[in-house]
Amino acid sequence: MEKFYITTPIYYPSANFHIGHCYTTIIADALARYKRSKGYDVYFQTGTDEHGLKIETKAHEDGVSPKEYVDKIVLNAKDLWKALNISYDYFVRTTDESHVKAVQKIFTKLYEQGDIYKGTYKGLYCVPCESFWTKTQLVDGKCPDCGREVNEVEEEAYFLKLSKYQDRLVEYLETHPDFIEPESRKNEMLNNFIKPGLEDLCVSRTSFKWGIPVPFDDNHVVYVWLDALTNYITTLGYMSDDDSKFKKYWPADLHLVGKEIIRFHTIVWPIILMALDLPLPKKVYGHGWLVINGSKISKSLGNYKDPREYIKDFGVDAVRYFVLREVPFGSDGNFSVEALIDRTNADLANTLGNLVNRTISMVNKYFDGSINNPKEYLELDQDFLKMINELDEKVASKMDNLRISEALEIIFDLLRRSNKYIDETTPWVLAKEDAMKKRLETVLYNLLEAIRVCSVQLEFAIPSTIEKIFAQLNLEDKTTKYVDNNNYHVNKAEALFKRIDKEEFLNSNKM
Ligand code: ME8
Repeated sequence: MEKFYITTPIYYPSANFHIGHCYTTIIADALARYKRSKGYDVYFQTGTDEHGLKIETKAHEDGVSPKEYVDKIVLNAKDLWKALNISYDYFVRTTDESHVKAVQKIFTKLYEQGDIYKGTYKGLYCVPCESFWTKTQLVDGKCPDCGREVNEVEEEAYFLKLSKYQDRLVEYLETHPDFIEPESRKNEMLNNFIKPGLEDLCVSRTSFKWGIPVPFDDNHVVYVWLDALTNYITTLGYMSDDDSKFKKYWPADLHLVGKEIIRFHTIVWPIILMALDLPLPKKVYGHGWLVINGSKISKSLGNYKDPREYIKDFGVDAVRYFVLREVPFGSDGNFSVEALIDRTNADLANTLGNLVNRTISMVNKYFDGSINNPKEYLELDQDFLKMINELDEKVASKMDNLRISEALEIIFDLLRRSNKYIDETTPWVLAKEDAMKKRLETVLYNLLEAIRVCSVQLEFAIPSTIEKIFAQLNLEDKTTKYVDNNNYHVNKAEALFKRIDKEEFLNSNKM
């Protein structure tokens, strides 16, 4: 069985997660579900990046220990992933003992082989972003990521020799065109960061304590990126007694990350792996940001509300569908309640919900819920059945290229086509004539098959709705083609989505 190892970034549990974190995690979940449906042995990992000055400071402000502080946020995060139906296989915390031990072994190995050395760090540090910057990287003298003040710091530190691997990295990127996507990001990494010359990376700190101790030098803790990036292999048992998962799943097939951390994943991480003599991940995809009125939704800007509020108001699948459908992958996209309501009404309530409701109701009304296919086809069926049969291949060509939004568009084209098929065949007219009974049964059968086949494809996006549709269809056939001899005994029709009255909602002060 072919394997598929997919990861999200491990998020900082410095505050509860917002819709931006949900965005990456929902995309990863969709891809993991899709690959599972295609028979892959999927390993889907997410988690939390728990060390560092920022969390130490926050915990101190709250009067609790850093571990108590992050424990609470991790519980909240796991609850959120449950509410969003995130089907992760493993949730890593960088405070896990197995991770801590493996990071210490990796650090020691890199030190002993001369890839980590001791020096003095002089630099500019942005506390909220936990990032060091060089003078040239600053924008108007401020942090290029968040626009805040940076502080000058000087301390003894260990460094990872990025410069030693620079040429190998350039060669790798140039000979592996699929490694970084979208391609524009690859050019940005090569031209803006790598080719001007890599500076060695500070991988330890003495100015805070909340981190993994450097095993041979008590004053230092491992500085976050070496701790964080290695999560992708420590969880598989790399450098532990049982590395069977590592052998099975490494290299990762896809690291999904936001565009602001692509440089760590395509420069620092490959170099760590080269130094460890390990294969590189097959792909790093840097997606765009969800923005609210042009600003990044972010913990440090505080411009967001709990994603569970949206789930409560609109349902989990409305939220999942919106983020998967609305934002073209790779670009930034705007998140707004207005757009979420419009999408939910147009696609989920009107197109999908109505189709299922009309079809199941007619099957109940005209055939008491039970139909077999009399196969009284007319020419006008051909085009419809062809579309049903081509769906799987068309969706696969998009999903295999991470074009989730386009894949959904194709599925909804067929759902819209199905509604049009009802208008073309006018079942309510056929129902009036006994002589047309078989034709009517064929028409409804074709519609049930269209719904079934679309549902098979849509499971990755809106799993709980699809469960309800399969319950109404009362048939668990997951084949992706039109089957002409299924026997349907459908259940009662039940509404899947309520149309949301936008004006009423917006006036109800919920914004
Ligand atoms: O960077 N739109 O953690 P983090 C889209 N711990 N995605 C967003 C987003 C937005 N507005 N806001 C956040 C870290 N994200 C490190 C990662 S990995 C070894 C270490 C998502 O909590 C997006 O995936 O700041 C982004 O890269 C990530 O959350 C940053 O999470």
